[in-house]
Amino acid sequence: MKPIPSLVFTLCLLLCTFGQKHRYLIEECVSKGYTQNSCQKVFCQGWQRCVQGSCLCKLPYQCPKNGSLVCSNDGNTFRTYCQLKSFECQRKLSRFAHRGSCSIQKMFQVVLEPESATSEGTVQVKLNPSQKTYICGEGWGIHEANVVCRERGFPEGADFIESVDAENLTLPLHCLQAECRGTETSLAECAASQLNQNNGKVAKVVCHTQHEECSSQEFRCVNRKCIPLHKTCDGINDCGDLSDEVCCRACRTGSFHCKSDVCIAEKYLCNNERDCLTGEDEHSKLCEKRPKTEPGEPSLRSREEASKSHTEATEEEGYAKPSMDEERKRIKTLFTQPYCGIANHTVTRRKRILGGNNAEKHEFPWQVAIKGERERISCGGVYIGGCWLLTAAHCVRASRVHIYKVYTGMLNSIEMNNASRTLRFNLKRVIVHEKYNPKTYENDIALLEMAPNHMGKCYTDDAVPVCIPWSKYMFKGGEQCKVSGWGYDEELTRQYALKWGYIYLMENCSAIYKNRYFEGMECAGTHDGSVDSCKGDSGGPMVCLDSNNVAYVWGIVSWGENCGVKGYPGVYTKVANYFEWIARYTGMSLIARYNQ
Ligand code: 4AZ
Repeated sequence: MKPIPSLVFTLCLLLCTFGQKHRYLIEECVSKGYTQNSCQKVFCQGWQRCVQGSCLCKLPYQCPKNGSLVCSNDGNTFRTYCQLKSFECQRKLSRFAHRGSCSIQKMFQVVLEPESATSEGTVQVKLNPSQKTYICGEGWGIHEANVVCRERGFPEGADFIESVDAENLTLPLHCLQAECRGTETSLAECAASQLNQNNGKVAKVVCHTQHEECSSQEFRCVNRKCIPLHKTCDGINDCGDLSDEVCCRACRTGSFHCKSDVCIAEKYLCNNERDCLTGEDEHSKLCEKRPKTEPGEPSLRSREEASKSHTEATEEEGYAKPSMDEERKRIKTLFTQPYCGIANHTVTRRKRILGGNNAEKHEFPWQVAIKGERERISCGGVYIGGCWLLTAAHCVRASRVHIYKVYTGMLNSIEMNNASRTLRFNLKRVIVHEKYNPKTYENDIALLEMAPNHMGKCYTDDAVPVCIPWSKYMFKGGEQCKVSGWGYDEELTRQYALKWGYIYLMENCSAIYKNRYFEGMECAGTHDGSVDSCKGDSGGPMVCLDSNNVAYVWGIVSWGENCGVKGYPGVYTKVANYFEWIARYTGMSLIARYNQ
């Protein structure tokens, strides 16, 4: 009787699990071991900075100066929350006790009951040496449990959470409802408010202590915890290190898919904190539909109201403590954000690169023209700030630094010698990528340092630097980007007007160009080849826009199988792969937009 259903069950177990894994998780990405500390995928915390793809702890002095005092659990007062977190980050400890100086006595210390079993129990908080209170079962989730475990010295967080009956209850239960973002290291950083709970349920946790084999229905987190597969890609940080949310082809109901394949819980959309690298969580259509919540403490306010409805009028005033979330967000937004990628231009189009449109004034304020020995423009280039330009390595030779002229603020090359409209610069230095291969066009990228003109400047007032992408996950196949230049058009005739066109990023390029395609290259074009870069556009920018219309130089025009040939898109140098290389010469402060 039994074998049939169990066979079906086993079969489904195998197939359904397989389907589940592949429907949501991207295996190739999972194998890279990304976590909340991978700045290729997510933003670092304000007390961290991104170094070669990883969020590393800042030193306390690198924190913003303004902020207010906080007290650590070993009795030291810190000038700011950021300073305490940076100190804690380096020592891998839980240190936060409360806001304000340590001279104010405030206790919020987590204990597990019974104390004999150190890694599990019901969760209680000491509010003073003689008073303990429960954490409510209501609102108790994996984010809160992970924080409690971290604070108790279990860095991987919780394995298991439960709501259990409180023992020996005669009166309605007073408990604290906690709400955490999931990355805190102590429960005191989370919001807490008093609830008079009628059902008497309290929070219980089992912290993760030993690593086991994960079953076929489980996902192995980077921190080696096992979580059920159905809890991956749901916007909830079950692993505690976020590794279950950063390699998702799609996201489950209740969560939002960032282009970088990270899932964000819907409650974190439109909350004035950029979670997706290119900001779509704050600019998606969802934000227009919903009234925007105030950046204050919306969750707390609503919970205070909720708790009031639970509280009898005769009761003493309730306990309520805001989270450190607003301060955490504030520190994060104080990152250096140099001005880049913003074209000061409103669009009025005249239809006419190959298949493109004529550019208008201020539309591509980062575009420059490079002239070699001959009279005409030989290549494009892109202004990235200071005295620095990017171009293709095949456009320049380091030994010929003195022959090049760079024109900025130019729309039409007939104006090349019209000094009132365009400025001309000499070069001080040509840095060709050390691994540029002129035979294969691998690493076809070069940095040019302009020599300041007689006024000591390297740029026209209306030149705007383009932003440099810091992660290869910011834009992906299918996205629309713009390429611009003075190169040949459809008739392969030379152009005088700066032209531009929309092209689309393509992912399958090694299938097209086979062994001519290498890491560090990217293809883009249109399906019919009607828009393409061509001879003379080389070295110029392909820019992609984030949700705020900020332009990033995603590619540099490099090569292709002729121009405008259907099935043979243009090949571009993938700038994100060279972020560290560029920063090595220009300095990080010139090109860092967020958390570097
Ligand atoms: C070139 O010869 C060239 N269609 C630039 C771009 C492309 C082809 C050739 C891409 O400079």
